[in-house]
Amino acid sequence: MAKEQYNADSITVLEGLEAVRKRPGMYIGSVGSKGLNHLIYEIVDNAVDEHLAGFCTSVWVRLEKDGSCTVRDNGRGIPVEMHKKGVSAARVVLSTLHAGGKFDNNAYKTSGGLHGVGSSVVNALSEHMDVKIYRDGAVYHDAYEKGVPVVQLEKGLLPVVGRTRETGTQINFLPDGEIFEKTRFKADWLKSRLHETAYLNPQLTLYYENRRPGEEEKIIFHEPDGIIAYVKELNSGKTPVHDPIYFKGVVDKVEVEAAIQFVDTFEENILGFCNNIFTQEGGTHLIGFKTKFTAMINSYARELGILKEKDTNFTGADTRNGMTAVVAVKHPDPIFEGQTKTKLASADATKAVFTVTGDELQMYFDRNVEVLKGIISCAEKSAKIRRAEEKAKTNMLTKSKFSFDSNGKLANCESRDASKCEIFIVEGDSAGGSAKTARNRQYQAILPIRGKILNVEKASMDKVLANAEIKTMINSFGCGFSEGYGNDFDITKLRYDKIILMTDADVDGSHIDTLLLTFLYRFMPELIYDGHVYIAMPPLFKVIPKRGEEQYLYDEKELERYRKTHTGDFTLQRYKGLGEMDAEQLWETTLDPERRVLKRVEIEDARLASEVTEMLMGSEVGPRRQFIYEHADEAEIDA
Ligand code: TTJ
Repeated sequence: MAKEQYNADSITVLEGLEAVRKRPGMYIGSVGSKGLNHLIYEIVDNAVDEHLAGFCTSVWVRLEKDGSCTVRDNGRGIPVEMHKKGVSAARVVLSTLHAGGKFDNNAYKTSGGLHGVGSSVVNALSEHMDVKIYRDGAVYHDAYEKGVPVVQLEKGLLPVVGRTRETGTQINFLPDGEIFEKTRFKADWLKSRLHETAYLNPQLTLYYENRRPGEEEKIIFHEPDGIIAYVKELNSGKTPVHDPIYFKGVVDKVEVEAAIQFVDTFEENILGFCNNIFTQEGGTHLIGFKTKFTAMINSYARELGILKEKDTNFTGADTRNGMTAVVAVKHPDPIFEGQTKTKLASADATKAVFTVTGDELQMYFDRNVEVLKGIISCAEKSAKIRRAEEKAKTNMLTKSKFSFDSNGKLANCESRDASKCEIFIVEGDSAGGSAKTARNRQYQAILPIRGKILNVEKASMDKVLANAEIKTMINSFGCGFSEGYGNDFDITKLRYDKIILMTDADVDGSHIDTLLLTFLYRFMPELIYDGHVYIAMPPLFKVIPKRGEEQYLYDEKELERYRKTHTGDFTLQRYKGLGEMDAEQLWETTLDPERRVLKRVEIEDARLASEVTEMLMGSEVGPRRQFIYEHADEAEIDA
């Protein structure tokens, strides 16, 4: 169809919420699981706004049996009085984009950016949304379907459906299956987010309840010690070098709060937040923090005679070796940048964090020299290992004992147009062999890997780089990696648009996925941020009916639906592994871009995978035993 010429008449002015339904990704990032959970976060953020304004102490979040979610707060209740538009203010807030902020003037807005703006976006993307407002002794009711109001106003005002002594707002909403690929909220992600919100808001209590069949549970998230408790939780199972350091301050209306605790393992884990948003891509606040911290440690190390005149300074990475920290700022009007709008760009945040960190840490270190010495010794250990690794890497590269030219078992594709190419990381030589036969040689590369790749979470750098599978992957992707030595990673050199993990749909396969995701998360996280990493979804079943076409089914839900919708007998074949499919079947079910099913990996998946790896493969026994105990009933014991 010829490209439509847009002109004054033909441009349809997308009224309010229609715009949200047409381009949901612009408002909630994606229509995948992350975007779906974001609906809850948008609503909860409004309650947090009400808390920050000083009127709300509790939030209840409930996953209902019917798949909907109910959120309630005990704030003032969305204003219901007549708005100049001639309808209740609540209806304006709930059904007009960016209408929230005008109704209240509390200094800091949470991630929605404006009080109440999230509700209208959720409204537009929900099959139904039901609202109860408890205010002025009355219970007011409003309701919508796909953003369209379905409650008759009485002279422009919401109907009163009851009397109450309470105040607050309750919203129940069911995401619209026409918008979202999946409409099942991820409970783990939600719990993690609610807990994080509790740490960042010590006076707020969040009540979580899951009423979904078989998942019933209730948890109360309340962290009166705030980010000090957060840092302790992040360090659970590790040996701390000192009690958490905590400070806060404000510079030109930018509030700064930080908690720091070093442990005796060689990792750096610094989480940044701005107005309760987790700044996954970092930003100016963390630049201010890291710059000041590194300068202070070097200056103190020289003052204490630990660094001699001739010694070079500790690097930033040295001084943060073993550091766990939460740096949370509240900014009246933050600027966010980055791929997922989670990089703080406000320049005044650098200055604020730099100043507060300097002033507060100087006071602390001057009073706690032993802690300071403990932290400096972490830097010293890191510097020693860094210098040794640099020497080892130089040796390896000069002796060319270690080179990135070995492609191992890569069956590369012919095209060099990275935007069209894809590489399958296939479990096992037999599936690898079928995949090499089945693939489209022009654009599809196959890299078979044997068994379990090295657990990169705990292995030291030289072991990781010596591992054949890892070396082949780094070399095949072509974009280098970032870790330890600093950032050799260059995504512009990536040879493939898609990196597709193709493993058996069993415990071993998912373990390999977890290890591969841990490797990518640790050494090439940008590949995940930029959406290059996928998991192939081979079929679990093939049904061969007595009459009709044979069909591939990809999960238990599809099999259940098939059983319900197909009369007559059929043979059911369950695929135990990729190796059971011949090349043609592998092509039509898992490789063919026209017919295959791919799951794009979100950074959350990788982060959780890395945590699972740390727990299962890490050096600490406690968390592993706990994890196995909690998940034992999920293990599929081979019959
Ligand atoms: C938050 O989660 C519980 C269900 O309702 C969601 C919500 O939007 N709550 C809310 C909004 N509480 N208070 C407001 C609000 C208060 C004022 C004064 C002004 C505006 C626009 C919203």
